[in-house]
Amino acid sequence: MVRHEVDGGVAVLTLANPPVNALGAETRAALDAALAQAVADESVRVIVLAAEGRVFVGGADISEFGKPPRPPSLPDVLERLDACPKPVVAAIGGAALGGGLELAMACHGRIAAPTAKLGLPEIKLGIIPGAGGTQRLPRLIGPDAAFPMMLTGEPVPAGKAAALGIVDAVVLGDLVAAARTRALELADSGALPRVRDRSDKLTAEARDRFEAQAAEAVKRDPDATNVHALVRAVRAGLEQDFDAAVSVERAEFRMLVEDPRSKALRYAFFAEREAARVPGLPKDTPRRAIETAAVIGAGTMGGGIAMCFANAGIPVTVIETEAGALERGLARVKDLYAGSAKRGSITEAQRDERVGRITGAIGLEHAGAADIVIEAAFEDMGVKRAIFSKLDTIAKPGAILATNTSYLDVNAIAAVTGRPQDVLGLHFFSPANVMRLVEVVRADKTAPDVLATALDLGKRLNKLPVTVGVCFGFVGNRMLERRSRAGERLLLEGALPHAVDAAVTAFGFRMGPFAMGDLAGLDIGWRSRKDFGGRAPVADSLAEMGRYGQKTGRGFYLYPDGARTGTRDPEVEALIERVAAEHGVTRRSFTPDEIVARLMYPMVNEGARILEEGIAARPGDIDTIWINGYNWPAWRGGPMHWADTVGLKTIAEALTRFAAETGDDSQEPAPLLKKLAAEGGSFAGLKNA
Ligand code: T1G
Repeated sequence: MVRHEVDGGVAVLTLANPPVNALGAETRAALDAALAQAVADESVRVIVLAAEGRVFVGGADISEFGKPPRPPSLPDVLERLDACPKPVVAAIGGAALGGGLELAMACHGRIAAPTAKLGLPEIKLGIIPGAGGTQRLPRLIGPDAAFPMMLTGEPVPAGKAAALGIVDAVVLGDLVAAARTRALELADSGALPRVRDRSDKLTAEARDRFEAQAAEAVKRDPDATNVHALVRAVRAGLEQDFDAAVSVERAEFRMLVEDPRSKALRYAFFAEREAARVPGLPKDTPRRAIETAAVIGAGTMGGGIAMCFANAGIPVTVIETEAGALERGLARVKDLYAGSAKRGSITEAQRDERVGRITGAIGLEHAGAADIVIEAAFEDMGVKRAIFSKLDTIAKPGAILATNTSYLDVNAIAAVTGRPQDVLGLHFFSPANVMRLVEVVRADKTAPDVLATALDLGKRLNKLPVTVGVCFGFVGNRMLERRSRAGERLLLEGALPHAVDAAVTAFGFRMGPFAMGDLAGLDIGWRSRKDFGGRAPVADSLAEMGRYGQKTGRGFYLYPDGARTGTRDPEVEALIERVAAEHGVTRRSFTPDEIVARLMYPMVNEGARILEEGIAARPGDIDTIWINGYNWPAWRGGPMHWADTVGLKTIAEALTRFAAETGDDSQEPAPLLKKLAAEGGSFAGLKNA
């Protein structure tokens, strides 16, 4: 766990707990013992703290939270550093996050490699730094720089860390040697500069700026218990002595670790990583080389997908059938890059490099050399089968042929080729260059190496690939359809659009289903229902009236003068009442809780069916999809985790009631849900389904 080498009066302690040197109990104990040994060793003048691998320390071991604590705690180890009579300098070669940065800040000096990044991401796990971070970081860089860093949880690159004063220097080349030199300088000067002893950055102006930031933060997110706790911890450090303030931080941290929000966020952290593991797909499955790509279709999705490849350094050819569409598509991509460069999120050089990686062409024959071809054409089975039939004669042997369809049968698409083993779905989410999630749709004949290659490619494109099976809508859209159907039913039964949307945003979504429909365009669902059957009486009536939503200035809501936020429309509410009467539905009022239950329980039920059918390998995959593709509030852990917190018995009983109330027997609890409810079980208790 910790290598200990002494040479020339310098003890180099190297953390070696792959993959991220997380500070689990064994590592803490080994580090504590190594520090004690180095302090007791009279031949040792100074100590360097280094780490193996590309991460310095990825933080405390998140998997230990909620379990009985095992000493020494991280604060115990940091107290040993505080008491250390010999200079200790941290050599930070990679990410120093959470407890990793707290460890480094308890040293007397910090040297970083240019590739290092440093941050306190605890807020993203629903907690706050719990080992002095809320006290040492303000002392290093001021409370008004420290608080925003802890509030966003975003790390800073080494250069910025040096400019702020988090690290003493950024050095190329031998990091440990530079740390040794720094430590010996400190020893020669007799200095033992402890961060906890500094107060020069705790100026009255910095405090005022912090208080303003804090007021803004709690106003923006009044229900975020950890934001309030962070404010109290930082403020304690400005009003009390170091040890007293650290006790405040520790008490707040301990409370938050038990908070359901934090438990959900920690669950989501691990669920996201587990999604990368596909049951039955060995880690050593061979991969195909992906050096070039082709995208069929220069529409919004095609352009966004092409940008993902260009951003990852992979040359990509965008193919259209006619020049106008191609030019418009490429122009849109160029505008998006120009906007990013203008905002400073990429440099102008990056903009030009990325634009340079995208080539336009007319005709499928230009896909012949690509290692992967992604079809992002019109969402119509006939169009897609025609394209894949041609691609089969054009694409080179071994090329991966992917369709970006959002709900069509990938098996039927693969069947028109002579190489179904090379075919799968890559369902990107719009806007493809922004949304992380990609549903990787494994068709019946998709070869293991094709799936493994696609999953690796997803990570290379900085996406979050989750493997799903073939069915209508795969996982995300199949569950979304249930929520949409329930929403329509609620309108007929008496809940108006603004009440439904308000209940859903109060639940934690950024937008409610009807505002979302107006944003996406009511004509899309309307056309799809015409193709595939299904009725949404209110949405279809609106679409038939040409009320497509924001793009026509009217949908469920009114958008006067291009407003982005809709206002209630009495016409729509009268229409709803008319349609309800036509369907003979008696109307009543609904509480927000009833609205949430009516919308979300059927989604959970569909998730249970998805697990029964093996369309998703585990509940965590479904949660990862909904958090990263549909903005399910991460602090609720995803629909299946949330269902466990509600109680599956409660949900099963409610669904039986809904089936009776609505006459829709597809609301009856799925067999898996019924079984778990009867056993007092949970989705979390399921092994890989
Ligand atoms: N604890 C336990 N396991 C961790 C971990 C951690 N902190 N970080 C990563 N892992 C596992 C991860 O589950 C995966 O496991 C493997 O390591 C590789 O992770 C006291 C209380 C460090 C930037 O929030 O951001 O410190 O799937 O795929 O892409 O105040 O991991 O291989 O079995 O993400 O190279 C604060 C979380 C903790 C940082 C590396 N720290 N980690 O990214 O690898 S709370 C964090 C990351 C804390 C203190 C508080 C990233 C990474 P498996 P990976 P990566």
